[in-house]
Amino acid sequence: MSDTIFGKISRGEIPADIVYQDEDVVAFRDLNPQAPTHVLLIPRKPIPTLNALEADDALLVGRLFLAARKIAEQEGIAAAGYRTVINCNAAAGQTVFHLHLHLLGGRPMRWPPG
Ligand code: DGP
Repeated sequence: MSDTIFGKISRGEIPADIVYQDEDVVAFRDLNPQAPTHVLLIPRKPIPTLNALEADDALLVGRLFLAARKIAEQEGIAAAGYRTVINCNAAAGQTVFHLHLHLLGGRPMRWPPG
């Protein structure tokens, strides 16, 4: 697959406000936040969309969600509540084709989302 801006962030080639990282996952604040807390969590592995996920990625996806839980606690939004979202392809509004989990909190969330 072709490289993306998130691939460059994960390798430290362009700056981002990183809030968490480990050997598999990097998390940084969204450039265009939709809530007081809006963090993007990405695997270092460049998976383009949820459609490209493979059985071997199961542990990696679990690590993404465990990191989201940790960041929600760090950000002080765990008890009040927060939302996690993965947009897949154009109809869902995906614009960066490196799998990412949005973590949003700090305000009430409406349902259904737009
Ligand atoms: P999505 O629509 O699910 O593909 O979300 C992509 C998000 O990525 C969007 O909320 C804006 C954010 N974003 C795009 N480019 C950059 C960037 O260069 N840095 C950061 N921190 N966020 C970005």
